[in-house]
Amino acid sequence: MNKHIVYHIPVCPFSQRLEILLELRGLQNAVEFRVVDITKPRDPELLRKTRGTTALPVLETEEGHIIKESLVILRYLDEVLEGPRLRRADPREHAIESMLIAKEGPFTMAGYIYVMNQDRAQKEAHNDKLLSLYRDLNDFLMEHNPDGTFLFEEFGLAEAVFAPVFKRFWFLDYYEGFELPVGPEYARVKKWHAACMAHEATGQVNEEEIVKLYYDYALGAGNGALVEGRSVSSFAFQPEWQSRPMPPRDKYGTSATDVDLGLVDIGAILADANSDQTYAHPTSG
Ligand SMILES: N[C@@H](CCC(=O)N[C@@H](CS)C(=O)NCC(=O)O)C(=O)O
Repeated sequence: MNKHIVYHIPVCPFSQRLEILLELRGLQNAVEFRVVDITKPRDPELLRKTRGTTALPVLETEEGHIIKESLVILRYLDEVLEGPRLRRADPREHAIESMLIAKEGPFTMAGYIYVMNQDRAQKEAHNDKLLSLYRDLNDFLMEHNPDGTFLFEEFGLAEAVFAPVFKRFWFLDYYEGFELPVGPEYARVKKWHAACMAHEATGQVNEEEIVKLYYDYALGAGNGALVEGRSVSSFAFQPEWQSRPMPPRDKYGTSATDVDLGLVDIGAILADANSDQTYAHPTSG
């Protein structure tokens, strides 16, 4: 039997939602993940399947149908995979989790616009905007489950949607010094946030990885685009992020080079230059 195939960009928050679902179900092998390198031109065959759109993840079902949008794929897999559903069974409770999920788009957008902002004078406004959205989440959780940790008793559909975004927002902690203030307007969402971050099903990425890979986002270049003066994206798979140094925190003041970021191996460049010389003068010994 054919398997579901998910075309994805590793470390993408939208595809992490699907990985969380599979982890919770213990069905990591129910889907074949096929990696797409966004720093390279897209495979024409995949473009044909998606009818020209490039956003990932994309699910190709066992029958060969294409499903786009992570929230749609998440709900689809939740329904078709065996095991207990992540979504609330009760229609009213499902409506409540769906209302929370509906807040995901503006929330995610606010964090990405903030990290990509290049105008120091706008920093405060971006910070205020994100804080207002956190207060809104706080208020929602206070309304529906004031004394709990998650939206309901346990980690569910809304948590699978938000946890990957919370993890990406490590880039705000690092590059913008973002912190949730102390106080009742944030206490409930802080508790939720901490529980999502710590949940065992959400460990697909870590802070160091996010900070290193998203350096170019902090310089305003998203989705594998190249920053001026650089030849390798911080989103490149090679060299592996583990081998690279931490990027500079000051995104407004400095723009690190490929070498500073450990994206090119200076030893290999020198060896290459030497072998070029040998090639240019083959008889020179
Ligand atoms: N609303 C979409 C967003 C997907 C999205 O923006 N994916 C990014 C990767 S994190 C992407 O594919 N970027 C490359 C592109 O759009 O060509 C979803 O939830 O699936």
